[in-house]
Amino acid sequence: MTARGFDLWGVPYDGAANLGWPGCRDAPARVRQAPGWMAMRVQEGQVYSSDTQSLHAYPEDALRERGDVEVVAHDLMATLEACAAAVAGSVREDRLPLVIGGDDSLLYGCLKGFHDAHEGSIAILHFDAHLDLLDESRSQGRYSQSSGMRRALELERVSARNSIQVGVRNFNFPSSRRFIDEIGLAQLPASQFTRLGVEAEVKLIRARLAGADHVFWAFDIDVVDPAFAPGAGAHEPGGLTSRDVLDCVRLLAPLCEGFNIVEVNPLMDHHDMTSILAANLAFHMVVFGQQPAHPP
Ligand SMILES: [Mn+2]
Repeated sequence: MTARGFDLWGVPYDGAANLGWPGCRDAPARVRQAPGWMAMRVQEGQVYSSDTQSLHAYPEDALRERGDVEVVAHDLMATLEACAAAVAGSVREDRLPLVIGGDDSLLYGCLKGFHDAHEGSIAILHFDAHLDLLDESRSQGRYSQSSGMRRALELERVSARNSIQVGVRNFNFPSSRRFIDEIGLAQLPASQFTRLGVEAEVKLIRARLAGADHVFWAFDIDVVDPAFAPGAGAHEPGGLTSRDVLDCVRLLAPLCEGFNIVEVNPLMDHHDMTSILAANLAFHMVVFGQQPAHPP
């Protein structure tokens, strides 16, 4: 079976980060510097995983560097379109898009491209402290970092009933709760995650995603507790640990055909610890995502 290959895209854009701290435009450059630590362990097309205690293939084209998409600093819609075009381009070349944002408005841009380039139904695996289900507001408009999931769920073949939001916590809008009930979206709150543990959570997530033809994993770094990922756009205490999310990527990567990591904010970071975590998540996705869960 041919291994799946990933395309790394950067989207250095934080024009829609009007809540929380801007600065995630610097993430693609910073996150790209970090994987050297992992990539130097590749020998003769293999890397050793200390977690699984086994060798894993890492062929030369496992991760193709595609550079940054053409963001337009003053134009959110043009930036979302550029992001969508990059993602769609990779899918059409039979590559898996791996997008480093950028703020979380890119959730919609990524899903738009993924949706347009795939046939069949699409599930969103959404790791985030927040719901991102705001319809629109005067201060944020319709396509902000708070509305990405809402807009993505409006795409024709995105299936709310196969999608799930993981690690959500603390407080959000009553109108978002009503919308969740209306469309039948599911959540695994961070509080439950800690209680159930990774293995049980992954089982629930798999069951939810099972009915969809394709899965896109949208990952806001703020799903991780600020203690482990201080370089984020906003801090929501009580989140997942870095161990939790690394295990999730290792176990769920084979199910996913697209991945983004958004809201990594080098300006708020300490000693690059959040950029290094993001690079590790991306590297885990490439190593453990090479063989699909359901071969065609
Ligand atoms: Mn968030």
